[in-house]
Amino acid sequence: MDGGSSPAIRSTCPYCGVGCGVLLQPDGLGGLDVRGDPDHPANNGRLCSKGSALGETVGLMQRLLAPQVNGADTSWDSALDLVATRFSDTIARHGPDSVAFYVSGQLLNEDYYVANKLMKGFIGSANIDTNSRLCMASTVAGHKRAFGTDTVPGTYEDLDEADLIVLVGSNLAWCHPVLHQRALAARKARGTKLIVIDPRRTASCDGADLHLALEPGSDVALFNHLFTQIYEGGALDKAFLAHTNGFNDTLREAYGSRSQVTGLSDADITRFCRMWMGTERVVTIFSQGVNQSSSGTDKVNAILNCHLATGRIGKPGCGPFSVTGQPNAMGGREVGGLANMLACHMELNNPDHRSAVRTFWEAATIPEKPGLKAVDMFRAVGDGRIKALWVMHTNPAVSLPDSDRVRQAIADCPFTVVSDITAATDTARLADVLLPATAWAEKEGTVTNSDRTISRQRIALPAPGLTRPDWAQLAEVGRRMGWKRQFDYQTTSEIFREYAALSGIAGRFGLDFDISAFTDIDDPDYDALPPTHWPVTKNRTGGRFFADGQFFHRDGKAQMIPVTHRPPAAKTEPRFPFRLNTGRVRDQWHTMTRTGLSPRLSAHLAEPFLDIHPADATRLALSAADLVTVTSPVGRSILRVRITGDVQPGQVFAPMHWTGETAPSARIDALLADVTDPISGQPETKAGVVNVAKFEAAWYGFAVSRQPMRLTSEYWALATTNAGHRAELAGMTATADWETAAREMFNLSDATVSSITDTARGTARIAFEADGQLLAALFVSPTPVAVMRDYLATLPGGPAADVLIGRTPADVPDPGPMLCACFGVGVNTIVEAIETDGLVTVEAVGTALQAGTNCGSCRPEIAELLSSMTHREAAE
Ligand SMILES: Nc1nc2c(c(=O)[nH]1)N[C@H]1C(S)=C(S)[C@@H](COP(=O)(O)OP(=O)(O)OC[C@H]3O[C@@H](n4cnc5c(=O)[nH]c(N)nc54)[C@H](O)[C@@H]3O)O[C@H]1N2
Ligand SMILES: Nc1nc2c(c(=O)[nH]1)N[C@H]1C(S)=C(S)[C@@H](COP(=O)(O)OP(=O)(O)OC[C@H]3O[C@@H](n4cnc5c(=O)[nH]c(N)nc54)[C@H](O)[C@@H]3O)O[C@H]1N2
Ligand code: SF4
Ligand SMILES: [Mo]
Repeated sequence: MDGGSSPAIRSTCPYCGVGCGVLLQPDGLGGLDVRGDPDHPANNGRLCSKGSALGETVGLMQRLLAPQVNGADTSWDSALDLVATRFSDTIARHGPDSVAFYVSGQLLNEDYYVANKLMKGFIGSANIDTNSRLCMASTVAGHKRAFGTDTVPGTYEDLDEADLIVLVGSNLAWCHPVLHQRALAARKARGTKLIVIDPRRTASCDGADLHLALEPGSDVALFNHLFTQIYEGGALDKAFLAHTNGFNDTLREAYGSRSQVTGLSDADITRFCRMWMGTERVVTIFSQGVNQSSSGTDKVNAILNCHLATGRIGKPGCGPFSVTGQPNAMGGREVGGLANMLACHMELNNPDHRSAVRTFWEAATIPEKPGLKAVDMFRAVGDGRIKALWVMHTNPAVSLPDSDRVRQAIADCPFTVVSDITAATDTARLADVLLPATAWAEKEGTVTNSDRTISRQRIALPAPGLTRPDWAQLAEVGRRMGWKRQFDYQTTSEIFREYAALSGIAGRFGLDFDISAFTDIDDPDYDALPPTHWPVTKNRTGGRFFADGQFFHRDGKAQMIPVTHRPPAAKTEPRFPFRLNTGRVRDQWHTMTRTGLSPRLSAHLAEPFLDIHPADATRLALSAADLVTVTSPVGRSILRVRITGDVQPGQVFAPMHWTGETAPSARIDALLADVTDPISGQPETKAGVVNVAKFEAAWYGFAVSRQPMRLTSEYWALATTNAGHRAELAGMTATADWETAAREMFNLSDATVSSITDTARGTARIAFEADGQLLAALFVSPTPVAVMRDYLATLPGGPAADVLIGRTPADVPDPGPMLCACFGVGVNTIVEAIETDGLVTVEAVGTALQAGTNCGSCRPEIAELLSSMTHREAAE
């Protein structure tokens, strides 16, 4: 293929729910050039750091290229026969509820549709659930209680047209960066105000007018207070109230909440209420700080109640806005990927819906009772009720709470199938059968983003090895289990047409999700499908919902829900005095199977960490870069501390991304109990309880290597670099012979070594080379190793000289930790430029160094650096 001249292929980013359009240009060597699509309505050409680095993640290094049974490569026929036989046998012996599918909000609509049809229509169980249970379930439940359906009322244009944007439990700057940039653009264009409600100070607080660092889990109390103020302050929309039920009960309950539990000052609460009530065009964006809570559904309804009471819903520039996490979290909700839904927003517990779907699918029966939700599903795997499990496009051994137990449950399951693009995941390592999936850019279909836009993912690269798309794997198994006609799909377009036709039935039941205008879409039109907001019917395309006061409950009205504040389920106590909050970092995606391959993305935060307040650190005698042991009622981790005022005293924060592959003692879900919201079943992964104590390591190490390393110490964390790999290490027992240990670790039995060892001090610096080229180096010390890491990480593969000094040569400045992933600009370089050139704005830094001028994801951090330096100068 000739890269430069063929037109770019339009597709959609496989990461977050913003759903940015991308232009893909294959380089003819297996690589891809990725740019933002200026014509896609979600991003108008913008991309964040993750989207910009997509080209670095399409290599075949870690790919699973052939089916495997018990670790040995095999043919598709034998693998699929085995899967079909084992599922059929298990069902025959123990009934349909003895099997389960655990799928993902990253599947395409077409994959998801086939998975749901196979389980609910033909296997005859509703035991299909998805990682969206860990993500969007509380929002789904909240929407359904309030609106009668799971409908997102607004569109992204509302962000451009709002005068106030409130982020509740959302770190938009890092998790939906392109939407955050849209909010900042609105701020510039029309002075849109920004409020952040988050116990933690995040990058999203940069440029915010108000940050409310509320007590974890107290959102219901805050929004209940707002509700009473709306009533008292005359902000009620009385005409709109006629379209709602439940106002009086909701108000009574709202008065029962004490706003003091939020821990916020009266002045801040008053300011928040005034700004919210006084601004007609207010968008309340909410995400995992709301959903991942044992009162998640109530939090959602507390927010929706305020929008309903003011009639601020479905109109330009206003409304509640749940931003979806995964690229197709929304689509999964539409196809019925959750265990308690049917398909196309139809209900499992509605006999009319069941019968219509059964007829349409030509299925024998549709289960009447909901299937097991994610946490319960893995409990059932653990206690032997589920005997055959198929995990597709998700990594539950890492991402579910109480993950050590989940890991054990999967290991003990009599038959586990895992479909993934790599065998190097914690879950894939436990599989009996591994099925190789074609990955993003090699496969095609559709995804639905946060604002109901259906976009195409398209093929730009050939499917490598024996990989097959997820939908094709499912259809093959369906046929082999005996439903040849019903799973006779050859293309994703056939599946899409069937899905569209089924949605027409939903539409006839008066439901919102109706894309029946696509029922007869031909292949060329499906191939060319532009991004389209649903609904898509003969009479209507896209638009907002609910401004007309028409809702989906039987009487056409919305329901306000009386909600009461409940604190997080786990209580802090003397043994576990800290509240553990968890979440995401800017440049990693979930369990890092893709972003972890990119040196650029791995440079931003190369190691897992625990943020802790300076006062707590002092009390525990912790210094910067110490390691700590974090213990909870269910597990234990070892993490590097970052001492920072961004978290409140008594609270700690850790990222969710690291795994058995990248930092086995830092798997954060091992610390979280599997408590769930009683309505949505969503786990409370933002509010664990833990103890923190210094990890008394006998030695600390830092290693760089061209080739993969074998790491075995009590603590290690691995990251990809341009030159190979880097690792942080620590252990409880030091050795007298670091050279032998290093040879083993780097698998370099014969390489030439140079070393500086100080046995009395317990330090060692060891480098291996061949033909003058550096292969690997290890730095050991009894205290955290102080070397210039980002510089050393560039050296393997280059000249071996001088590496043992551990720092840049005197005439070369140390760029410091990477801040701008796109242009590779380090913190020290930026600080230096700010100081010497007197730069005062993010723009000026961009002009001087390019930093922040491509994707813009690091702009909040540059602003933070500028602000901290200005404050420092002011204080001096
Ligand atoms: N870089 C990156 N981006 C991503 C992802 C990724 O892995 N990496 N994943 C995608 C996915 S699937 C998802 S679901 C989204 C998640 O996107 P977000 O929800 O924005 O991300 P999180 O970091 O999980 O959590 C958001 C915030 O909730 C706060 N929080 C914790 N407890 C409370 C509370 O009680 N109340 C309030 N108000 N806030 C609280 C946390 O401090 C945190 O800052 O991100 C998507 N985008
Ligand atoms: N403590 C804590 N835990 C959390 C969260 C949190 O905030 N805190 N957030 C939760 C949320 S919101 C989410 S969404 C989950 C996410 O958690 P997971 O879904 O478990 O994480 P991913 O790394 O996205 O897993 C996707 C898997 O699919 C594989 N894959 C990639 N492409 C393909 C493909 O085309 N086909 C197939 N079959 N496989 C593919 C990847 O290699 C990877 O193994 O984590 C949840 N867990
Ligand atoms: S904001 Fe970033 S990760 Fe999300 S869809 Fe856009 S480019 Fe992808
Ligand atoms: Mo998510």
